[in-house]
Formats: sequence, structure tokens, C-alpha cells
Amino acid sequence: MTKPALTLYLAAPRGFCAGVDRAIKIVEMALEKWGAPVYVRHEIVHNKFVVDGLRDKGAVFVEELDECPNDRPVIFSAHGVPKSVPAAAETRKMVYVDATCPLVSKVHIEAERHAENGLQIIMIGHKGHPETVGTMGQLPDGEVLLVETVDDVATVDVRNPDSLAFVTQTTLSVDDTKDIVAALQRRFPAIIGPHKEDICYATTNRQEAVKAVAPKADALLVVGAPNSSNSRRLVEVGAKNGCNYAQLVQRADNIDWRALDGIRSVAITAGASAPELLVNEVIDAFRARYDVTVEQVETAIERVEFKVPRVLRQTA
Ligand code: 2E6
Ligand code: F3S
Repeated sequence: MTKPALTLYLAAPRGFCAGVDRAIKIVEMALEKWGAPVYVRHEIVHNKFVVDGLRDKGAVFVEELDECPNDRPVIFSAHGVPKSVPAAAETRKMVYVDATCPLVSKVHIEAERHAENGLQIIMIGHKGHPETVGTMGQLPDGEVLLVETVDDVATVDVRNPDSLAFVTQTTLSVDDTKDIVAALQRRFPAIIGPHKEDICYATTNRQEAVKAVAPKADALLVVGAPNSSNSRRLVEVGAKNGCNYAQLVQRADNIDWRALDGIRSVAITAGASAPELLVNEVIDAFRARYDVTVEQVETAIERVEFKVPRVLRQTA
């Protein structure tokens, strides 16, 4: 039987960003340096395949520092941690390595600097997400207020409307965030913020690439995890930019083939925490069912790299 023809548009950039690459390397190098077990507070990045692979090598994933023994190293995930976490590790004289993405740390520093200048901070982010918890936790309770939507801006209860700054989560929708920033500036004309927002290069580039592929394709599949903020934003961007069917898939066995019945083209991308191996698995699953033509749609070239902390670069 002949297979139906299908064009796969591969969005580029997709998949691992420099912060994810560094965070995974930190766990691998810590295991080499100190042997197993090495504890990791929270999923190092939001991907089950990555986490399972590191667990097989001897990493132990926990949600809180309380679950770690004093005498084993602990790594803090790429999403960042409240100040209280390294402080507790120091009190307990634990060896710890902070795998917070440098672009998240930059937002932490920004928030601290605003607070030193006497400003109250409004964070644009998703409630309960570890990055939001970590950034808000750089300052005492009440110093950082959270807004999630344009509607929240109308009700946020600030100390002094003339002494405000805003920061953002790094993985937000670029377009939705513009609207929230505009609402903040309308209500608080004196608010200070970063030049654009704190959304990182990887989030921005992956969303731009989806905007380029989504209108071409009958469906968009985003390889990524349900708890991955940046991956979920890619699904939303696809849906808002002309793709009637946009779905998150963790890996090939998640694909709903019945929903794809009759399609002629599919766009594929991957969140910043999703390994390329899983993208290849999805492509292979299409090849098994269709006569596939692959077209890469590249909207940016990324050359960003982050060094691992010095403690892991030292041999002895
Ligand atoms: C750290 C900061 C930003 O859910 P989210 O998109 O934040 O996280 P991951 O692990 O899916 O992506 C990488 C990342 C780490 N993004
Ligand atoms: Fe960092 Fe952005 Fe990746 S904040 S971990 S470079 S998605």
C-alpha cells in the first residue's frame, strides 16, 4: 500500500537552550565528581525523559531541601530557588551547586537592585511556577507582587504607585506580555522596567519560529512536557497564529493519529527542555505512516553557551 504524502515543517530554533544544556551538564559533572547519589531539588528541567535518564545515572530528585541528607551534594534546578534555599543549605553545611539559568539569575539581580532603590516590584508570571516562586523569593514577602493577566493589573494593590518596577518570568508569551506591560504602564506611568521584558532569547526565538511555521501547516506538534511553561506557550502561539490543531506531545506514543486523519502537512517544534532525540522519534513515527518530505524553517541562529560553575571545572 502506498503511503499518503506529508510535509513536515521543522521549526528552528527548537529544543534545548543554553540554560538547559548547562543544567543537565551540571548534574552529569556532579555525578562524575562526587559519585552517586547526587540530590537534585526539583526536576533539573521540566522533561521526564531527561529526569529519568539522570536518575538512572544516580541522581535523586526531591522537591524540597528537607528531603536531602546533609552529607550529599545537592543541585538546584535551572528554574531558580528562593534565597531561603541556599541559605538553609549553608546553615546545614551542605555542598550545593546552583544550576539556575544565568538569564534567570539576571532577573533575580534586577529585582534586588530595584528593591535597594526603594521600589516595590510587580512580577509578571505564572503563580506557583518554580521560576516565579524563586524570583519572588529573592525578596521578603510583600516586596514582590504577582500579576498573571491584564485583568490582574486593575486590582493589584501597590504601596506607592510612583515607586514601582516590574520584572517577568523568562518563558512567557511575548505577545501576551506586551499587553500586560502596556496595562501596567497605563495604570502606573512611573513604573520602571527592563528595556523590553525579561523573556529570554530562547523563548523569543522558539515563539518566532512557530509563528513562521504555524500558518503553513494543518497541525502543530510541540514536543515538551505538560509542566514546561515555555513548551505550553509554543502551543498557544501556534493556535493563535493560524494552526487549528496545536498539541503538546511528550513523545511519539502521545500522538493522536485519529485527530491527524486527512492532514497534508504538520509543523513540529520542541520546548527548550525537550531533547532532539524525542523530535527524531516523532519524525520517525510520521515516516512509518506517511511518505514524508522534511522542510526546515529557520528564523534565527543561536550561538549562546553558558559555562558550568567553577567547582565542576576543577579536576581535583
Ligand atoms: C529554567 C527557566 C526557564 O517551565 P519552564 O519553561 O520554565 O522550564 P523548562 O524546564 O521546561 O525549560 C527550561 C527553563 C529552565 N526555562
Ligand atoms: Fe534560560 Fe531561557 Fe533556557 S531562561 S533555561 S535560556 S528557556
